[in-house]
Amino acid sequence: MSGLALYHHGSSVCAAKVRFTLAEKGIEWESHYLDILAGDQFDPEYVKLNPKAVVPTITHNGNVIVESTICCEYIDQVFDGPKLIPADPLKQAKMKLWNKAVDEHLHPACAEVTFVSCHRYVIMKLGEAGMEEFLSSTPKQSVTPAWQERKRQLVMLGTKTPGVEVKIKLYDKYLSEMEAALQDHDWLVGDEFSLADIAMTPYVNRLDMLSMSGLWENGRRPRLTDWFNRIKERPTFKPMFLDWCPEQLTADLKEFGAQTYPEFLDVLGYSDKHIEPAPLGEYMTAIRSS
Ligand SMILES: N[C@@H](CCC(=O)N[C@@H](CS)C(=O)NCC(=O)O)C(=O)O
Repeated sequence: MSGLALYHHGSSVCAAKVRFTLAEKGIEWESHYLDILAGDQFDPEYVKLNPKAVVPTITHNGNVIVESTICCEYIDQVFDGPKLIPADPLKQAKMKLWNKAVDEHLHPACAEVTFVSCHRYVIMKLGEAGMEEFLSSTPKQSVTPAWQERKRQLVMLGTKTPGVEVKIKLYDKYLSEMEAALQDHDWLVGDEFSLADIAMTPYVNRLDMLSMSGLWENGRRPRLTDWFNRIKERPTFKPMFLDWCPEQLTADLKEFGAQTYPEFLDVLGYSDKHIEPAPLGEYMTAIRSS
């Protein structure tokens, strides 16, 4: 046994990133499952491990490690198995740019997109008192520095929450960035699969589970389509992503996501009837050989 324990939830993008890393390295781990839509993350014992009351957290050899990107890097450095951090400093710099983009921009955007398109409906099932307890238990500084108030708005107002449009556009922009990065090779930072691919997989999979794969399929983003097909063929994908997501939540993501998708297309100015290839991104390829 590796002595590593992971505190996680089935649909959490950040937790899935760590599960994917563990599986790709071939590491066995002990599971501590928290239902973050029922409020398990607010248990005071868990908050002692992760003061932002978010998943994932790993423990290993008596150490506690938070922040999914940091967990993935730690796992790659500490354990044997295929190297997921490229040895070449330039490729490593490219990989870090993806991780930074995820942590600073894409993840907060994904949290908002997921709440307005699905999680708000799941949380509403807690009833008025349950919902209030859930919302007020969120620490002020959590997924984002003002997450408590933002989560309340997202649950109450859905896609009408001011500022959500910007997040939908930002999410879509990262799909364009992926399409650009995949122009010349199979994986995001070159010919080797790396933590950059691991970091982006949960975010593409989230849209897929929300019935929003039209954002890249049907010729809109062909290289991203091929990349995701190659990811789905990896033996680690289904067990680490699909099998951990509870059946009811998988169904909710699919159904509520499909209902919200037309609103997203409106915001993006796309129409599923006339699919135009999306423009390429230009930031994530900024680190390159000149
Ligand atoms: N930057 C953190 C973000 C963690 C995070 O946002 N986790 C979400 C699930 S993906 C969570 O636990 N949310 C709980 C909540 O919204 O109350 C990381 O990468 O670990």
